[in-house]
Amino acid sequence: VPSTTDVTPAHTKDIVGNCAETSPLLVGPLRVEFNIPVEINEIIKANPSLMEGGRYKPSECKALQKVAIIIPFRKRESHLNYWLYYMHPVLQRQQLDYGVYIINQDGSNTFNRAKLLNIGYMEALKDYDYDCFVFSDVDIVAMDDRNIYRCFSQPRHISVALDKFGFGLPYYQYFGGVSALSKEQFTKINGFPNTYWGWGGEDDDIYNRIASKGMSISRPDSVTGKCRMIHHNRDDKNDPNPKRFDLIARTRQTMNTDGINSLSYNVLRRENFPLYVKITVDVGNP
Ligand code: UDH
Repeated sequence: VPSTTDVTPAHTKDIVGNCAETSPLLVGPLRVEFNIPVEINEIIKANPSLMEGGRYKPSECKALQKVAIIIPFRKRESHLNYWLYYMHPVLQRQQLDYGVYIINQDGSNTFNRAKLLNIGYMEALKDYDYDCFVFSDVDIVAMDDRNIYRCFSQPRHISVALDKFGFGLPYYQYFGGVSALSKEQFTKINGFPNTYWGWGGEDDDIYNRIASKGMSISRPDSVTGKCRMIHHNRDDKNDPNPKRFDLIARTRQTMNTDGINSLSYNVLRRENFPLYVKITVDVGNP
């Protein structure tokens, strides 16, 4: 007996199934160069399926993961344009349900990459029920779209073959550049440290957190994992942190009290642009 309450004709019902484990849209190796500046309006035109705030959801199938891409940022406009130009098309071909969050450190105090990443995690969750978080430096672009920006059963290191390290890992425990943690993995390690001011060490601290919780690192092979980094000089207010070695040696003692459970910050602005959400924050002082 047909239902009398359901008046939706069968052919208009939403019947999209789950996306395939491997997207059929992938093309493999990509040409990535940073010699010609890219203009934001060109990128907007080239990505008509994006929704405001740099959100995307495949229409052809139900994405397997909801991914927030978190980028720590201060005064790197030209790098951001390259990142958007190259990565938005890749992420769409990967059939991800994703959003891009630029976490912009306000002011001119010492930079704090890991704290910005923690803030990105908290702020993205206010928007949507993300289940995966990709943490990416603004100056790193994947050279192969088979390097999927999603989460795996173990924390994922994505930028495993950077050009600046001769397309390999500088050392086995290296977890810098681009990485991905599920909500569960991130929670298990109490997020990232808030106490690394200036350059260096926070990625090793994150590695220590992961290892101390009995997890391992998942990685693509060194061909799929090739990435290019934009050459730049050291930024102002991001000098190497002389305390980093002492801090890394004590991760196991500090990680339960320094992390997402001790995070404090002030959001100054939240702006929705066509290609990303920009959240400007006061992270405080060392
Ligand atoms: N970042 C900014 N603004 C800053 C500092 C850092 O946006 O002022 C972000 C950005 O996403 C960057 C990431 O933090 O990709 C990591 O910082 P970094 O690029 O300074 O670190 P990296 O190890 O370079 O890539 C260190 C300086 C190398 C100078 C070498 C000169 N030959």
